[in-house]
Amino acid sequence: MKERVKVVVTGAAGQISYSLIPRLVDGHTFGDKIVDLELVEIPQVVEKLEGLVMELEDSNFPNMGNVNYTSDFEAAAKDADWFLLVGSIPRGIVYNGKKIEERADLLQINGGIFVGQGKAIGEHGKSDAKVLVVGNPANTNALIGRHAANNPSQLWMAMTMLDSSRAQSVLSKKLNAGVADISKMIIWGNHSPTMYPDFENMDCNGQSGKDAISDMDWINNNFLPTVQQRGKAVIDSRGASSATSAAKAALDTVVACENPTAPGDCFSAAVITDGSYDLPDGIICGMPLRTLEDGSIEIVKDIVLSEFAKEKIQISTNELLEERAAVEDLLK
Ligand code: NAX
Repeated sequence: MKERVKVVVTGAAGQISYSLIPRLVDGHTFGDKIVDLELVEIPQVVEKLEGLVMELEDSNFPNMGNVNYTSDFEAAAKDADWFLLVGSIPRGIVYNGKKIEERADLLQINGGIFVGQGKAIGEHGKSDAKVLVVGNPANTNALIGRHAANNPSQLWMAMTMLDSSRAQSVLSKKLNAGVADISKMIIWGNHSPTMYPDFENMDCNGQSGKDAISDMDWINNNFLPTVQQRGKAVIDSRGASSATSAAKAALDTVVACENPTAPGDCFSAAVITDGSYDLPDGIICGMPLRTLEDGSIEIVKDIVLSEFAKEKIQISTNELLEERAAVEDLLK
């Protein structure tokens, strides 16, 4: 009998999910496993998911198992292996009669969602469940969810894979290489414009970024702003935020967690700090990770950071500390 994996996706009627969900059951992301899906939306939108389920059925994915849609997150969470928390309230919408413009309001509202979802994951999810927070502000949402879950054997991550893919793409063009030639692409800090894409420790066909790139003018005035502001550039052009690339990045994160990492390589996601690299305690911070043969995931601890990198990372961790202070009441 084939192994099964149960995956919960929130924000299932949103634009990222429309690219993401079919590819969870296409036989690539989870290999041969049968994938059971729990698609979660807010009550006002949940009925729309009937149409998505019809499309999934009509696509004849051989690895698709049971598919259910609901607005009851707690019920959906029961014995789930994976939680892809995409759902959140975007900036600019009217929520409870108020237009949400301020970052502090956004932090509070979305943080509130993650208290309930975190609690349900801690109580009902599998003890080795993996949680990937995509909905923004992703790092702080993950911090709140993880705190509410209070189940340390579960792994909470905030997604920085899209930032790492963007950095890989820009570097591959600069170095006349393919994207697959670039590995060890680490994103440090927050999933926000303060993130630090670590070009120095990146590897391109056996050469480190530090050795391959000496043009600091290009790094400061081209590479860093391009990667850090890429989300905004996509919104400015498309009139909507990154969707297909964000879905691909979520799938890449799942694949990176489900398969052992190649020796010497690592992948990017934000996890709870553990004292490594002198990062402040108690924040969800972008770091290099590796998946071991037994399926466990650990922080890679032997990356050497230059003074330049440390300064940039501190800017981002300071922002994470400020975000944490803004949601202090949700972390009690
Ligand atoms: P959409 O607005 O298209 O979809 C979000 C969906 O979430 C909506 O259908 C909404 O009804 C649902 N939702 C809201 N609250 C929910 C709740 N409590 N439970 C279940 N569902 C809920 O947004 P989309 O473009 O799909 O983006 C989703 C999130 O990803 C946003 O917060 C966005 O900012 C974030 N992003 C994160 C990225 C990352 O790299 N970490 C990159 C892409 C994206 O910007």
